[in-house]
Amino acid sequence: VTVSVGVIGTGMIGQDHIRRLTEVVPGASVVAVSDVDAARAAGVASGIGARALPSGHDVIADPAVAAVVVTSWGPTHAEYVLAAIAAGKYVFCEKPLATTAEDCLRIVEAEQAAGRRLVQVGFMRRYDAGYRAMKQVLDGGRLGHPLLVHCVHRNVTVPESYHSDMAVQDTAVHEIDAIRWLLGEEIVSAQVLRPRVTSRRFEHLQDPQFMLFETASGVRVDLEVFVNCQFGYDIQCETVCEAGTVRLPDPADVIVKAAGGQRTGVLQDWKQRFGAAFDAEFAEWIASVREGRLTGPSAWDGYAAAVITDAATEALHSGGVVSVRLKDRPGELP
Ligand code: NAD
Ligand code: ISE
Repeated sequence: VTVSVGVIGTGMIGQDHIRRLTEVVPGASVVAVSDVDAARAAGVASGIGARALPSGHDVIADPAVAAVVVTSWGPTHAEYVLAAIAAGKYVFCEKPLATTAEDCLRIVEAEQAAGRRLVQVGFMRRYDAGYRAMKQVLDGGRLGHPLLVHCVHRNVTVPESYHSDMAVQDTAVHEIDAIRWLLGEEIVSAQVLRPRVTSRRFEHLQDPQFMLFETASGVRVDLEVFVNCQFGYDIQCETVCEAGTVRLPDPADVIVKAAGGQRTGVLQDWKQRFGAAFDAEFAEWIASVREGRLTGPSAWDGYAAAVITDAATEALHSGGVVSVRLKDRPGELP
């Protein structure tokens, strides 16, 4: 059975996910789209033979839509996810689940009241082959307990609209989810140090930032976020355990030796680096929707990420160590 999908938000990642659902993922078809930029939605819809509807709520209410993808701006996510839950429809929401922890909690509670899992959050690193191999090694247990994790998240550059808080909320949020998932435990505190800033930045931006997290069992995590590094999109992660270490591989590339030197390319953006992970994320989401049993990052994961990013944002401004206070986790939904 083909899953009929409605997409709310046909901007950059919305269009990429529509292409993926149309050309890459088996068993899915995009039947309706919407965007506040109606012309953009109409253009995207005509390219794939879908209908452009006036609002996101029309997409959710459309009887032909079985599952909803939310790829609009972050502040609009909560409204659409809550409406999809109220309509009893599966909803895949790009990160963030909502821009406040309170809204994330409302979503967790609404899904609990609905009595079944409907929400998945777009934390695609869980679908990256390297992260999955790392988790397999850690879960296998032969390296003993994890003790430290060293992470790096570098972007070539960011637009002027990117401000210091976004290093936590937009960028570090990926490591925050990956760490919780890799280690299978919660982050309990956050601290953000402000190194010397790069001169190739905007006045308003603290870049780089050096973040420190602690987990419930005492694992210490350091994360360099450097979003104007100039040279490439560079994601690193190494976990140090009692009897060995496990590190993400760099994406495969040829090594060219010439003129007395040797060169390997560095990827330039997240679309390239995580393209295969996005494909796997949507293939598994569609398969789980068909089976009626979601398996990916949950509303609780979206809520936890929001609380931790709030703590890290407070830490960025205060300079202190800020504790993470999560509500009690509700039981697993079917
Ligand atoms: P974008 O600005 O390119 O696209 C967002 C689109 O949403 C725009 O076309 C805008 O007109 C539309 N929109 C805004 N409000 C709307 C509303 N109320 N109803 C319908 N449409 C509305 O942004 P983007 O880069 O595509 O990002 C979209 C989301 O995806 C963000 O939440 C972002 O954080 C997330 N994202 C995730 C990743 C990742 O690595 N997983 C990467 C990039 C972006
Ligand atoms: C962007 O929103 C993403 O999600 C990318 O994965 C991340 O690398 C980038 O820093 C964010 O701005």
